[in-house]
Amino acid sequence: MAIVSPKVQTTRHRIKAFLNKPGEYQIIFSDTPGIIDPKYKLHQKMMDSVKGALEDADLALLMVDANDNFEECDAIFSALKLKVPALLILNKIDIAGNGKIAEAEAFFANKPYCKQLVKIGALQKLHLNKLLAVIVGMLPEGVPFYNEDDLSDLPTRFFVSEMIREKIYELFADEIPYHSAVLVNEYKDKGNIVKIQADIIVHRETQKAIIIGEKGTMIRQIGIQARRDIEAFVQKKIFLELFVKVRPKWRDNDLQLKEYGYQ
Ligand SMILES: Nc1nc2c(ncn2[C@@H]2O[C@H](COP(=O)(O)OP(=O)(O)OP(=O)(O)O)[C@@H](O)[C@H]2O)c(=O)[nH]1
Ligand SMILES: [Mg+2]
Repeated sequence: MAIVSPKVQTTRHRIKAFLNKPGEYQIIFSDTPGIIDPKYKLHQKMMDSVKGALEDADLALLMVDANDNFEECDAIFSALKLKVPALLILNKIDIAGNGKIAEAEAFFANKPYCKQLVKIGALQKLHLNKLLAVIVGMLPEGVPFYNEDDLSDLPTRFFVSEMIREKIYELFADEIPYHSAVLVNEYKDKGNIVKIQADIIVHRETQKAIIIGEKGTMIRQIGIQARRDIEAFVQKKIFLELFVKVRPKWRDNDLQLKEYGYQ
């Protein structure tokens, strides 16, 4: 449900997604931004969403890249002062450096927040069934919170804006992804086709020109790739119209942050 990119700070919101097995379990996963030192109001809002997710959770999943510096991860995890049990997930075992997996197991074994460590390779779906079984085993019993057909409590519009934003992360380098936001203005389901109009918000005119590209080549690419993903997501034909707007310093403007969905 969450967008993915090789660049850091891709996730900016708390994204809840549900996994239902009727009669057995309903898991509400909260994806959050990674933990960073806030430099803008946008970052502050991202960190507030981490805090909110930790307060509501029954179980914290602490994800570590097998090639990370474990001391740095430990400093962050300790600073969270978790009140809930935590499961340490060691990801990217497919590209783990020599000895890194054993090193992680030894390093995290006796950390107070680490109830258990599970090794996975998310990209190749390695050991995900094992991870799911461990999670289910650690969750308290309860009644389902959400309807069993629901996938998330967020509206389709949110996922549409995220899929467009993902393309900006994939297609542009340097500061462009970090200076961009996406706002869906119109989402009209006309039965066999959905008409969507969205704005890409940037800081500067020069960035607008880069997003549009020579003769519109880049914005056309964003549109083609995003449309493909949105069609797969909503299972309908999509007509997608994109505009680029310049809003200087939107990342530090409370009103604009709110308008773009950063509560
Ligand atoms: N080799 C390898 N790459 C992976 C694996 N899992 C994730 N990745 C890659 O890691 C990168 C980051 O993935 P994200 O899902 O954006 O990571 P994130 O932790 O949510 O990061 P932010 O949202 O930016 O805070 C992407 O390029 C993924 O394809 C894995 O098991 N193996
Ligand atoms: Mg993410």
